[in-house]
Amino acid sequence: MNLTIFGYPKTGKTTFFNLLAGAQIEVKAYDDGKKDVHVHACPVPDDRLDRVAALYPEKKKVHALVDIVDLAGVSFGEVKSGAYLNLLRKADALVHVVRGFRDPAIPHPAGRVNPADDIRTMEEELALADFVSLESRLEKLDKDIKKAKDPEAEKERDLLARLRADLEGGRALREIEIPHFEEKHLRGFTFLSRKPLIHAVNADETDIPRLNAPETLVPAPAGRGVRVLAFCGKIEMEILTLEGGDKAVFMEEYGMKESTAARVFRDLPGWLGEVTFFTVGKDEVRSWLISDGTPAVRAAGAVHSDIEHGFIRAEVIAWQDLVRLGSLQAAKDKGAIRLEGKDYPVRDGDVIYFRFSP
Ligand SMILES: Nc1nc2c(ncn2[C@@H]2O[C@H](COP(=O)(O)OP(=O)(O)OP(=O)(O)O)[C@@H](O)[C@H]2O)c(=O)[nH]1
Ligand SMILES: [Mg+2]
Repeated sequence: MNLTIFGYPKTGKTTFFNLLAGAQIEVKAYDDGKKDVHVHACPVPDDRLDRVAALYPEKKKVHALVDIVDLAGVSFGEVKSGAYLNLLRKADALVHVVRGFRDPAIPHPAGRVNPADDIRTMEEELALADFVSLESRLEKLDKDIKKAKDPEAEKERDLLARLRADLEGGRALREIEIPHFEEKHLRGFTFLSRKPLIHAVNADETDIPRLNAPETLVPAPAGRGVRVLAFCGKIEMEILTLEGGDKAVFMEEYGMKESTAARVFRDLPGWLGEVTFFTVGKDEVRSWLISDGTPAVRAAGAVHSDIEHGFIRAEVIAWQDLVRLGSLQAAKDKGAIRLEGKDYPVRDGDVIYFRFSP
């Protein structure tokens, strides 16, 4: 799982990265011209995991991890450049950090601070990149179809032509319902405007009272799969680097109800269409993130490929029931554990023991 932070220069991307990474990474801006990528595997906090793990104090608690990637700033109009595109294509979800703070010491490349404009421009840039890939594939398909009749290629061409028209009409590809039987034609593509997208507005200090109502800072974006979140990078970073127990006091004083990391990680699975399940192993209690609707046998594969291959049954209990009953053994004795087969779609909050033959 890869969450990629990107955006125009000097908007607060690395600050946002550090907020998520818990300020373990040294705060420093990129040196000009040095375009390395910061990556950090972040444990996804989960109260439910804490509650389940508390039943087994002798076992290690292991959180599901999300790779957070921090890219260098991209100049206006440059998203289409090859190197940047390739980095964006690797993402499972995108966080676009948007300049909202007003600070004359850090000039905005367009000469004005207007988050709504930057959001619109960036969405256009993502759509344009998809348009270019569609165009080049369509050109090739048209040539091939002229040479030899190929019904599959014709179906692909019709779908891609439809998508191109949608893009021309100003829609992002994530807004478009694509029937299951047509999805196979899209496997070779990694469309940017189809990825879940969060616009994270790095708001001005004076806007702190509005952080929990981002729609008052920028208009709510249209379409499914896009969210807006507001944070105040500078102040929150200063609070995070305070020593000791002062952090909560300062957060409260500034009227910041929750840290950016807490807000992002709580909503992340929902944004990405993922669910969390838990396992209680010999030595570890763990959380796992998988796509919503994943069948039990594939969830088993997330734990270990041998378990997927030798899958027999999944023993399943909802986390609340396990916590109420106190242990898996107690749950078994009460007949509270269900046996599910290969195709069982894993539900959010399931605690699962996979039976398998090695
Ligand atoms: N005034 C103010 N400055 C900020 C804020 N957030 C970040 N900055 C400053 O803006 C500069 C850039 O912050 P970074 O987090 O490095 O921004 P970036 O988007 O990663 O920058 P590049 O990677 O160089 O494109 C730094 O000097 C920060 O101190 C903010 O909320 N308010
Ligand atoms: Mg940076």
